[in-house]
Amino acid sequence: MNLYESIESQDKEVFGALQGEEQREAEGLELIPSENYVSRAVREANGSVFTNKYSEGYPGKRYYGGQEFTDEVETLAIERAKKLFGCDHANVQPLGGANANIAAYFAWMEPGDTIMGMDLGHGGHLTHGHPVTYMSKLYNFVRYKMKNVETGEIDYDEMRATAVREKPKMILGGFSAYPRELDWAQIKSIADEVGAVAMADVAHIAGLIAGGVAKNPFDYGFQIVTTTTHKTLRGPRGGLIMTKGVVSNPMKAPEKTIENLPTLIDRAVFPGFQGGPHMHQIAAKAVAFGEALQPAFKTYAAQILKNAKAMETVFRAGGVRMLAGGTSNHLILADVFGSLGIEGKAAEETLNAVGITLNKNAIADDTRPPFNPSGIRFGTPAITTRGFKEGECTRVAELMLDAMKNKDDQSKLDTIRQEIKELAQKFPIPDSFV
Ligand code: DSN
Repeated sequence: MNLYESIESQDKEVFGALQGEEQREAEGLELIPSENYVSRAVREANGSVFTNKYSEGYPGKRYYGGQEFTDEVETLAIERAKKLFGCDHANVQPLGGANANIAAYFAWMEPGDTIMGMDLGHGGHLTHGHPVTYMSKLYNFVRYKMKNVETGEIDYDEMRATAVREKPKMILGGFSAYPRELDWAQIKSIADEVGAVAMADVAHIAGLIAGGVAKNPFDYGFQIVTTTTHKTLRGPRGGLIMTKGVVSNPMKAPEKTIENLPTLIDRAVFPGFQGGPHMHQIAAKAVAFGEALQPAFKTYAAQILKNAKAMETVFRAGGVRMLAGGTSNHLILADVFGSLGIEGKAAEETLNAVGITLNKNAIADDTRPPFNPSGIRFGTPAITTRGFKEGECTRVAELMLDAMKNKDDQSKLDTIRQEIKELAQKFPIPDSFV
């Protein structure tokens, strides 16, 4: 079926790019741990008539008319998100994860206030206060990091000491390149000790939490949880902010108290930081959350972890140093420069040439530059969606090592490319998960 019939007849240039991307995704393997393949239902919602509508405000309280169906679809997304993560309030309007984090800071903090987050070289995210971001100019970011990069253990004693000294108003647990679980209970107890709000950014592991195979920060008393919706959660690109408690009056700015967090967050997203919500994206979130509520999603989430373990086993047997000693979630950070003598950039390019997409990544305390670091980061959410189990993941990991060790042997790389293509064709990207 040609999904792009109208584009094909109207706009050959865009059609060409779409066809190329379709083929790239079909014939290669996606190992970027923050990517996934969405269902056709999610894509249909994302490409739907809701893109035509302006809906500033929230369900039942909008600034424009004609909101019968936008209210219906946004309410569905909110209720499903609440059910998935066990919270009282969900704002489904953030356009992405960065927006969600910025709105959460804006809801609780004043310019100049201190936020404590994970060291960026130890797995924290750009929006957790990287000096290149505008947020780093607005707030004072302080750091915690791993005590032992070989085990991944976070230095909670140092975190406590820094929190006592710096008095952050918010302590942020979350990461984009850390392969172990955070100790939510410890982080919350440190936040309580210094009177800080505990915020978790679960963008990478939201699907694991929703699928019941990773711990939920709300179970440890976290007051704010942000996430993207397109990684392990397998929805459209977008963001989400969740809290406990209920909105008092979204039309009125309330005092900054914990009870008022839901209202503060709603007001921070709109009108504080964003304009009209992208209702097509919200409709697609509703569809994806509906999929994640199905029993099959639990099986999917569990398989992501098993698959990552299978790849870890091969890398360990191959003598490759992995940050934190391996993985307890969906991703692996491998020190390919230290272990195989191949630079991160060359590893990314070599693997790309054989049909495996992943990203070069700095490893903790990397001495190499960010554009050519020592490591690669890869994960299993997308290939698990494709139906890969431990056997296929073991083979992919073997082929990865083989390719990196033979990066200058073109005929070897051609053979590997062929095997990857056959494997991808054997496991077509599914249209539906329900
Ligand atoms: N770009 C995402 C990632 O790859 O982890 C985070 O924003």
